[in-house]
Amino acid sequence: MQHFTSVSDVDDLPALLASASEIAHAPHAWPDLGHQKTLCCLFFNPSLRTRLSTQKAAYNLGIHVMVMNVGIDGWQLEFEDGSVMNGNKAEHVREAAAVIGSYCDVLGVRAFAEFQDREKDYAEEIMHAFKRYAGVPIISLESATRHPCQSLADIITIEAYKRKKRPKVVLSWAPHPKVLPQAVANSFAEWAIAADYDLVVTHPQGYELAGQFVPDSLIEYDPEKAFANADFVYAKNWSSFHEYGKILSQDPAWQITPERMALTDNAYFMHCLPVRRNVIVADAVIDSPASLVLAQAANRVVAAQAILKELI
Ligand code: SN0
Repeated sequence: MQHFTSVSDVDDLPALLASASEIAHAPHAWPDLGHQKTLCCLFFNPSLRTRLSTQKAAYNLGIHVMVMNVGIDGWQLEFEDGSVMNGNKAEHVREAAAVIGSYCDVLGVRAFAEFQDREKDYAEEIMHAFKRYAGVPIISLESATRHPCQSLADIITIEAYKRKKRPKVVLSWAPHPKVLPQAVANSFAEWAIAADYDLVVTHPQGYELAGQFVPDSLIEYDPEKAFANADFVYAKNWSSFHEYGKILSQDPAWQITPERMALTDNAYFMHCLPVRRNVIVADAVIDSPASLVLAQAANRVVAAQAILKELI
């Protein structure tokens, strides 16, 4: 594995999951693996789980960590080639990435979709620029289109809780007051497909995800049909891909309630967090024994440790 920015960077998913399982049972078995190695994490956007779990995972392997909120503390970066830099952007990514790469052995980057230009967001220019100029392995800590660290933690969680070999997993859109990226949903779908789960995606009309992530054959517009016999319900809000960045619905009928969960086969409830209680999910669901949100969050450390162990 050269970088970790999507499921396609993973050479052998079963082997990565086996490594994760080993780590989950003995997180402190490799205290010196990262001796004299440094991980740098750059955040262009806020973070709680990603930042702390990645840091914790690095410490478990004896890796030093440097964290920078570039969006707040750093110079504004220019990503356009050939631009005349007489505006407010003080430094080009060509220099910034090369400099940061010379200070570390692995580089994590979080840069959400900007919602100005869909082609630009989906071209993943920021991730590609860091890959090109940093000269060290890159870990996506959530990019414009994907959140692979979260998805790996989600798959680790499903593997630990599944009651059948090929569980039915429903990715359900749920309402939210703000414009949110498609990254978590895109990424969950591509990992669930790679893990060969029986994936069904349900959402109101207009919320179809990009075809490269969710083929039409996996969409079920009727949530009652989608939830029938489900083993896992993964809730997430995203804004429209086709009417890029628009909120087309805030219909509270899409909230994950005990009534919706009753349509399933005693499904577990999942969400990546942070979650808006009683908007995305009713308290009675997230506070029930069926909720795996804290297990997912705990598995973020396991996932990050498995990734770092490969890359270091
Ligand atoms: C981000 C997202 O991609 O949806 C990060 C999830 C891991 N979520 C948010 O930005 C939620 C913000 C909010 O106001 O609820």
